[in-house]
Amino acid sequence: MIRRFVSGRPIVTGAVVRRLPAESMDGFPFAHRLDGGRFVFSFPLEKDEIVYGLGEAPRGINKRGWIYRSFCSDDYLHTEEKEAFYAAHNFLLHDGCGIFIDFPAEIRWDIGYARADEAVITLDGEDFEIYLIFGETPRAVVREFRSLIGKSYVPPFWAFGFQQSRWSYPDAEAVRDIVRGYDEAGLPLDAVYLDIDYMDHYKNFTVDREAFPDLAGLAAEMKAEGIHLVPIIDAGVKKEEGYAVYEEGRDKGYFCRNADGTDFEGGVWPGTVGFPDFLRPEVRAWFGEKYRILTDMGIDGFWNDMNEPALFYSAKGLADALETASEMRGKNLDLPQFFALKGAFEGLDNRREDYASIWHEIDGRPVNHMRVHNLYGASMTRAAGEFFEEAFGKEKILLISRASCIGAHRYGGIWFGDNHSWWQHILLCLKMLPSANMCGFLYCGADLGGFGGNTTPDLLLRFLALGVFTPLMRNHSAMGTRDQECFRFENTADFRDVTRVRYRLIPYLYETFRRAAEEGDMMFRPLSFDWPDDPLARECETQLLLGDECMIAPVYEQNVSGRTVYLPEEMCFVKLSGDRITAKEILPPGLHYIRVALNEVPLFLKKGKSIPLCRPALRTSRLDIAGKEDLTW
Ligand code: MIG
Repeated sequence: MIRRFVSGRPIVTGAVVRRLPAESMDGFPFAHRLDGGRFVFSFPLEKDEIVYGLGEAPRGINKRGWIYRSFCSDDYLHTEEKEAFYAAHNFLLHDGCGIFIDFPAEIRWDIGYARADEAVITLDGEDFEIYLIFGETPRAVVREFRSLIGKSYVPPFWAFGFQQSRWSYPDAEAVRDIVRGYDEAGLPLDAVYLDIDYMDHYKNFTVDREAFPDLAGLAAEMKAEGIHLVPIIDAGVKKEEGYAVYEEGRDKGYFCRNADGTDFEGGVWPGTVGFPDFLRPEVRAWFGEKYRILTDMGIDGFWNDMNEPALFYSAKGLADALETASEMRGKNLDLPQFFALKGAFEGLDNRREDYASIWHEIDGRPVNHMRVHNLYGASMTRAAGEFFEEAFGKEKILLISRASCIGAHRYGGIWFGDNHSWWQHILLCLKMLPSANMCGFLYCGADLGGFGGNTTPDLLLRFLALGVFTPLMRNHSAMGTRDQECFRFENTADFRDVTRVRYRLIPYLYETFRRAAEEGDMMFRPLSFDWPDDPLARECETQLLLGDECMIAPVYEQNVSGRTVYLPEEMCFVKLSGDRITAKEILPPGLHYIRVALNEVPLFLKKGKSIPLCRPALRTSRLDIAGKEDLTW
């Protein structure tokens, strides 16, 4: 059962696919008030109650005890004190009731932060829709919610293979080297990503002719070997005379504007850019069609980046900072002046006042960016996704995005952005999986091995042993960091053992994924979903249920030989390594310390369940799906 409450004149976000009768806010069951243009509502939290949701967001599976912010943010330090990541997934689930706030401006979620026994949710505006979703169990609430927002994106089958990325592989030869490195080491691989340097001066839909003289040729050569190339597309379009995409966008008036109607100019990788106003259907159609330039070259996968949108500076912000600097030139600066000078440049990126100076157009009327901020990246995904589906049909093109809001889950997947090569980020990824799944994002995963900073082989292996299960299994790392491809380390055999397990599991993972997409279910669930009355299951933040058959529990600390696992019921503990099953043991309910070597992937089968394993191969296209054997209890 779903109730729909409407306040004012909400912006149509396209998040919802079912039309339901609207109720007025008079009947809204939670305490609420208007507070200077903001809508605030609150509800009590019982002592042991769990609050789930918010998708890609900081902290735990249970969101209690912290403040979160729905405001898509380009912030590459995913530390605990953060309130927002790249996404705005406005779905919360507590006490048999789901709350979906269909509202694209900022929302502040105080989930027992100011007061432990109260949730206070503040919407930065008065025009919104709130859906209350009821069900017998949390899982039933999620299914009901998902029927409201429509079916999740399903990528092509090869997107379940192992993918390798780096910022950036500089040229065609480097790409060949990566594939060769994987092949020679006997490590499976299905895709290589191209980061921003494949472009000519970071211009979307162009190719650097020196580095990649024949991208179509390279794509064909790769495809013949079963490898897919996945180039990046950024949100901003470089301002440059003679660059067709820019000129067209400008001449058609397709870029976001300043208050005076001129084009808003921001600074990102290419220098000054225009931001396509993806909220307009005609702009989406125009930008979507541009992907054809690359699909015509045989490209069938993309990642959309910088679409929060990330802003290094605005034209005005930079001018102001330079002005401050020139005023201070030659002066003897006291400390406050010095910090003002430093701050003038440090504070230039992703400034609220810059966002507030951006204007969109909806149905011919100007709408300020702050009212629709969280729709921007999602609309870029939609532009690409709509084009792909129209031009090629469903499930043909891989698409992942950095920024997202609910609704975009129908058009593409997500990666969890710029994590670090930190042990704690293994668990951060694990915790976001069920939360993202609730919100419809099934095709997702983190940068395995960590994006920022230098990885170590043991960290990468443990990260991979979780990534073996995530639909998106991609190793990616930042510019300036140590080489992170699996074949770079001396214990190549360990990497072979772990990544081959993925390929053994692909038939199972793919089926589980498809079923979740079809039935509006989650692929990963918190243990508390299945054992709501078991205190230890309820508070488990380091293990997940996968489908209806198994449980996963990755090792997440350095220099340890294993971890403690909680079994709410008797389960079959299995260790997979390469083509082998290195352990299979029935364990009674309770706490266990399990030992897991760096080359092993632990898995727990539920009683009476079995999962198919196939023979591993170096490509998904070479998997012998028919030749499956069952791993049974
Ligand atoms: O400002 O394209 O999250 O995956 O490698 C950094 C360069 C821009 C951020 C993405 C990351 C990508 C990087 N990008």
